[in-house]
Amino acid sequence: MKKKLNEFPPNFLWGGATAATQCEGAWNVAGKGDSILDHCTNGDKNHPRLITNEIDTSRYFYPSHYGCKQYEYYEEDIKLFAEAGFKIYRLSINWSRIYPNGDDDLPNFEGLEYYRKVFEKCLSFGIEPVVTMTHYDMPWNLALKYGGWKNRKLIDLFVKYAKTIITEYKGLVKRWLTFNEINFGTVSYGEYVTSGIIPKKGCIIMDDSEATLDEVNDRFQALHHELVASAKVVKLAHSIDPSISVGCMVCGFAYYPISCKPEDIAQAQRDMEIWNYYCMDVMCKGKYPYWAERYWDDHHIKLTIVDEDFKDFKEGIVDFVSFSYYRTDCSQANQQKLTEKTNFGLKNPLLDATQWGWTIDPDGLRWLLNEFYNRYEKPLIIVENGIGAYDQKEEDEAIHDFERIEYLKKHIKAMKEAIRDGVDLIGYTCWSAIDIVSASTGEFKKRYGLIYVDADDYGHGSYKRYKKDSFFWYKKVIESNGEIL
Ligand code: BGP
Repeated sequence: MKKKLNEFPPNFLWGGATAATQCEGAWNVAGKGDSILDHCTNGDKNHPRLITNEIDTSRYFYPSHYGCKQYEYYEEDIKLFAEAGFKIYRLSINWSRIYPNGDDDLPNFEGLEYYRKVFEKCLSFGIEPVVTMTHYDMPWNLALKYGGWKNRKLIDLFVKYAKTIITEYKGLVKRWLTFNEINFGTVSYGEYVTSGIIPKKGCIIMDDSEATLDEVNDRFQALHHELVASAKVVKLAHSIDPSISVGCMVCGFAYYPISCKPEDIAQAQRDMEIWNYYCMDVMCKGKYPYWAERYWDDHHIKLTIVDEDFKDFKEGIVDFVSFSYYRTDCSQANQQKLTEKTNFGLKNPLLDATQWGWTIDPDGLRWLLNEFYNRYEKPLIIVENGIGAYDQKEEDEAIHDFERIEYLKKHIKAMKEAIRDGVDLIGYTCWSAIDIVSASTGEFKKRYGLIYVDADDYGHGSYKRYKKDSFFWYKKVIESNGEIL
């Protein structure tokens, strides 16, 4: 029978997502070491988070120390995810819970046990854990002692960490993602919490116009090492258990030209290339894109690459592509846009935006799904999509998050259109399953969850969980496999 292209496949993987450093809390218990985000203060949409060498809770608040306390409440949370009908739960392992200093000889047993319990709890409810190996949580010691990913030694340390968790959770975890949004390494924003290169300004956002050529070079060298490590881990995972599949995870950047001027159209093409395909080509095709050498020359980037790296790239091609999608931006020739401050690009004047200024563009999702599938023809999973909003709990404890339902509805409709186009979209985890800390601002009030958590930006509250209207709506979406929206 001809596949009905206007419906989600019967085994479509519906679910929700979180990240360890944004939800667990319990930052210094059970043998866990400091991660880089444990040293990041809270900020807001106008003030970047700071990275402090010493953790000084008398002067600063560190949101990852609390998250939404999922370390404590994971059983209750997973039960709620099961009630919503999740088929998968995308979450991350906190690297510093397994290797507290990143270069420890032996793993931390208590850390291994915690995640075993989480995965077993998921599976007991028929929910498959999809696990990100590192999601902005490099062990702090690796940043301090080694200078982060610009040090080639990190490759061996990451491969050792990956071997530990893949082996430990063999039979429990079938789908792994290597680095969260690895492609932030091509821009300055967000890269520091992945690369562990502490910027001189001491905050997680630094405009490249303020960066020295060496700092830009370090960032691309770090990214090269991350890409080598990712490729090595894909090959390693397949050797440990051939039934395992490993995906790349990128931030899905989508750029439209701000005008029909040829130079703006060319700029949008270049932005799509450097922000997405620079990394995706390595992970999905096993090589840097054809234009990479010119890019390195034009930006005075001189990478130290050994021939073995190219062999690793070829042997470490991923099984599927996963990405986050929130918004689209515009490109304009000669417009400097390198950090969150400049919104990654120019804001599209024709689109509505969220309260944090992120454009709302479901058509952009259908376009990007087709772009990525057209280029790589690999199964796709959207592992982050959602809206940060000031949700309010009413007297009767209801949370009427209509904006979120509208946003998710439009984007799921766009997914359905992409499937009709012929895109092999196999899963979707909304961001986020439950209210957690915003990575860019450290705010808790920037709520993304289907489940409300009674907490504020400073760790005050009961941390009780409440189902939002979107929880009940999404439950119906899953029950109807995307037919009832
Ligand atoms: C992505 C991160 C997520 C999450 C999301 C929402 O880049 O992978 O961890 O943070 O952005 O952004 P924010 O939390 O900054 O509002």
